[in-house]
Amino acid sequence: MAKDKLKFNSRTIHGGQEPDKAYGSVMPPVYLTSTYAQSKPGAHLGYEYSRSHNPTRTALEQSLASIESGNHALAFASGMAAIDAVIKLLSPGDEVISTNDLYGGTYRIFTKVFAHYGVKFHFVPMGDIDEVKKHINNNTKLLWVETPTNPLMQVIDIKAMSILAKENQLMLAVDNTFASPYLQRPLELGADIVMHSATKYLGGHSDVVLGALVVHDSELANRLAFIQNASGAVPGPMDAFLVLRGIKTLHVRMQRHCENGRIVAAFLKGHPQIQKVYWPGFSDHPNHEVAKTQMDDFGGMISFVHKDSSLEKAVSIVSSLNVFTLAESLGGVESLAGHPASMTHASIPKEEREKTGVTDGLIRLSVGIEDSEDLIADLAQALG
Ligand code: P1T
Repeated sequence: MAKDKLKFNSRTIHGGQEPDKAYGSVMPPVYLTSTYAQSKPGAHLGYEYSRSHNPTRTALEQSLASIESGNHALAFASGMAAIDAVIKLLSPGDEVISTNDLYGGTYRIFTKVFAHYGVKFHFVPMGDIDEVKKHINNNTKLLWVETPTNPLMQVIDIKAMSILAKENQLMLAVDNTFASPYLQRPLELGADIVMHSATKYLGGHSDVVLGALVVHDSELANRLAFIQNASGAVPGPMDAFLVLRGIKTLHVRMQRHCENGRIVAAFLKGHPQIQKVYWPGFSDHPNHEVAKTQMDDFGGMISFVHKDSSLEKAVSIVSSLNVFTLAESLGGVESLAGHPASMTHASIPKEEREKTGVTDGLIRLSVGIEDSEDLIADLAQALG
């Protein structure tokens, strides 16, 4: 059976992969080389220089394309480098409509880097499609959707956005970092570009920083590959290998992240000291119906606010956790806790982040794959 016809879990292991041609090694070798011998100028075995291509990176890119149901994938040195490449498709005067709740680093590169090159960004609550429509004009080129959003877990209807994008000849890019392709595959729902911080669930072990783009369209892939090579923000072969190894267990890890996420979300919701819990699996989550339709489960990312919503209380809770580690990032096997206002979203001005709900009292959890009893006990003692 062709490997791209396999079901999802099998594709995480076999998608786009063949035993190495030289010696049949089952895992691709880590090709630690910057360059490749040529017998005469231009005569080579498919590789010239490792900024342009590297066989270990190719193996990862083929795996990424397979699990995201795309035709082409490109790996970058970080998630931010992947986002950078997408925005470099645009020209001065072009406009982007983005989710209003999104990773602080994405907000930063949009407003502090690309705004200076004449690209205009609108941050819009995309749960309301009319709000998005209001911002479309002749200069609009791209819809940037993060779903679920970081850190408030809004779920945006990718199919509805793709219909809107097609009606208006816009590109639709989806940051699929929080869901991972185990939970949702945006290209199947009509997106043009899927973006990942593979640093998170794809790598899965908090040991590598890497980014990815996956697309269907060959012309778009060529434009992005040109930017990838011209700008040069590519991952090294060891990092490509680590993410490829991570992907092979994505499905089993995600299954446990979802199980533990469900248990932790329910515990927090039932806790007398908790004011609000953000998790798309709750039937009263404002986007639960969309989440049920476009996601296969609800994931392990949860945010919450204590009844004492002060900065001091949030800091005291995250500082007294023992099994959860207080750290930036998410998606690894170990549980992490974060304080978005002072950590991952500190680059968003206070008035802007508070408008969307990223308040000083908000705490974000990346629920790992430990025994859930230990996670609950840790949260119980930290909440007091
Ligand atoms: O860190 P990097 O691999 O460059 O990816 C950036 C990025 C892009 N998109 C989303 C949704 C993200 O969450 C991130 C990185 N986020 C964190 C480090 C964090 O703790 O939220």
